[in-house]
Amino acid sequence: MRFPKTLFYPHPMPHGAMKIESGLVLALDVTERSRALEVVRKVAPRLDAVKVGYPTVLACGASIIGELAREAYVLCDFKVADIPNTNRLIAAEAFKAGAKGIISHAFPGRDSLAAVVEEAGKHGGEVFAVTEMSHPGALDFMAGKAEDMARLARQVGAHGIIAPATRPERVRALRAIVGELKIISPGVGAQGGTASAAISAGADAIIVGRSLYESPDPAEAAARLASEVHRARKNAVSEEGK
Ligand code: 3DU
Repeated sequence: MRFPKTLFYPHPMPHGAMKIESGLVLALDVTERSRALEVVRKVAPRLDAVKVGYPTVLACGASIIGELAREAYVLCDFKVADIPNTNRLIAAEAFKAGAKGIISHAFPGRDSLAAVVEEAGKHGGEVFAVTEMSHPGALDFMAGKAEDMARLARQVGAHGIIAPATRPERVRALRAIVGELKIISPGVGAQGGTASAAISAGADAIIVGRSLYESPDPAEAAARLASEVHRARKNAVSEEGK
């Protein structure tokens, strides 16, 4: 068996947990409010979540989180990386604004990540811990500790991890550590990774930014990616049955 059969339906899940269906998460790094909302409305039917981070929130204000929450599950990519108290404050504001999930770094250590998980629990929200990032610089420091960070994510009760679609073999290695936790993988398209490689390696969903929001037809691009995810899942299941 290449990865757990329950892969697409991890548990236990908080009430408002991200449902893994299309396997597509939009990274909405658009700084103009009307365009950000326009892109989301075009692709929302194909999305499991919209990921929003500093570019959009700093440009549009935190109220954009609530506006996006009307369209989809909002995952706040604040890559939280501070002392436990500050982490708690950041997470509380994200969830109060309408986020259902938050991305936190794992590298600041057990107490810092646990603080985010604890705060998320008060809001019925989810925490995704960054293990190894998708860019080349992740090989400088992060990659050597990614397994430890994945283990930490599990131990403190995080709901998922972020692992690099640009290095599918690392997704596979991290899947072996995190079991049924969700794995969502950035780096598809503009950074060179593919949806099929990430999903075949054990990712539940892919995170895609520029290839979607810079596309002349974001809805068509989302449909294409969702089909690729679907095919990769079917192939993985038939391989498993062999
Ligand atoms: O490269 P794209 O335009 O598809 O965007 C990828 C998004 O995922 C972007 O928001 C970036 O900040 C985020 N991300 C990574 O690219 C890599 C990580 O390891 C974690 C998050």
